[in-house]
Amino acid sequence: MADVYLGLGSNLGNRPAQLAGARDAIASSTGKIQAASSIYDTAPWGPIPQDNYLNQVIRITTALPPRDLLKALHEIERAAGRNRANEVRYGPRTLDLDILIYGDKAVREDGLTIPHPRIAERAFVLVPLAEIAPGLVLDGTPVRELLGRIDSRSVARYDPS
Ligand code: A4P
Ligand code: MG
Repeated sequence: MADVYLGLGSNLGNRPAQLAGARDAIASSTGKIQAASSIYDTAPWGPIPQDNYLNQVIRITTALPPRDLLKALHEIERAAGRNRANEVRYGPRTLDLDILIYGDKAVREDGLTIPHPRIAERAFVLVPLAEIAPGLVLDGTPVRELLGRIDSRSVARYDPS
């Protein structure tokens, strides 16, 4: 069994419902959810103008090896109506599931890089990750310290009311 951190994101459709559906599907098809951050409303990162995202980070335990886990996550994205053939890189999506960290494994394969290569530059990942795993060390640096290096003002706790 491995401890795995997953990043969840949605900026199309009913965003909180997409995240809730993703958590249910992840729990039933990949492994038990051991911890979940708050949900955050986040300004879009990257070159594409688009609506705000909701983002969350969860920790699961899974028996699936990294490739099988990625496949299962893509299946869940598809079931949420995501069609990769119609989208642009970094563009809007109903549901995006990223493998952030997989135990202490490093994977560098075609189509799969773990740890996810852009964690340290993304407030929408670091804020929720620091909430549930501040002391987790990534490339020699604890997550709470990585968070201190970036501007995280574009990330706010989501208030559904
Ligand atoms: N892939 C490689 N490594 C991984 C990994 N560790 N986990 C491959 C998941 N997938 C991985 O993914 C494209 C391919 O990356 C997958 O098929 C898989 O084989 P993708 O989800 O289409 O993402 P991408 O656009 O290529 O890159 P990336 O870095 O995952 O970008 P995002 O984050 O998915 O971009 N702003 C805010 N505030 N919040 C967001 O969630 N998301 C995006 C979308 C842009 N701006 C955002 C957010
Ligand atoms: Mg992604």
